[in-house]
Amino acid sequence: MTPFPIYPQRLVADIRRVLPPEGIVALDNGIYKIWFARNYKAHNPNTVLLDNALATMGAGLPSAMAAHLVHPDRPVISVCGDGGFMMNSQELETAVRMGMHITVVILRDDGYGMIRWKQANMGFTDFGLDYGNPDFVKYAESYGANGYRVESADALLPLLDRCISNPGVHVIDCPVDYSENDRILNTELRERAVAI
Ligand SMILES: Cc1ncc(C[n+]2csc(CCOP(=O)(O)OP(=O)(O)O)c2C)c(N)n1
Repeated sequence: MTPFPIYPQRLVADIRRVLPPEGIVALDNGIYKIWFARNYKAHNPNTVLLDNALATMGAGLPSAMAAHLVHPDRPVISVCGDGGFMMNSQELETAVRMGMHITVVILRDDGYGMIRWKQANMGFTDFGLDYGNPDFVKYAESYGANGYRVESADALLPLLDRCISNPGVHVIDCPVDYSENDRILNTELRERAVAI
């Protein structure tokens, strides 16, 4: 049985598997960005939109829309955290109105995962990072988009395939398991760096 909620490593692998070499992944800003930076192999230039400078949350959905406008013939998948998605989710209205074809994966951990990871790394207590979310399926549908909820890790890949193959605005609510972020990306990375 594949673990569920999905591990970020599995998500990165599934998105790589489902996208053709010219497909575009547009990332918002959250801890999954680190997993993509480490594990996602780009086959062509400008196929991974990753803002690592100002790292502005809320950019994932609009950058996917822009990528679609520039390359309407290519599949575009945006990956957002629930926090970042909710900062600009109203742009779903624009995407639907303009008849775009994009797929948005919302990694739902009901919290600010990246800040949790950073606070753990700095030895701070886990404080003030949890929040609730709307029902993302109903939320997407209220804009006239298609909403889906992933119920098992193995269901994600075929769903992504269906979404990138069928024109429309597709929003996927995908529960994510971030329990390994601290061990792998804080402790083990540090140990490795010292060993090298
Ligand atoms: C506009 C903005 N506000 C705050 C931050 C600082 N910040 C970086 S990541 C992050 C949390 C991201 O949470 P979420 O979008 O749910 O993604 P997760 O890390 O949980 O996958 C915050 C608050 C930022 N980069 N941009």
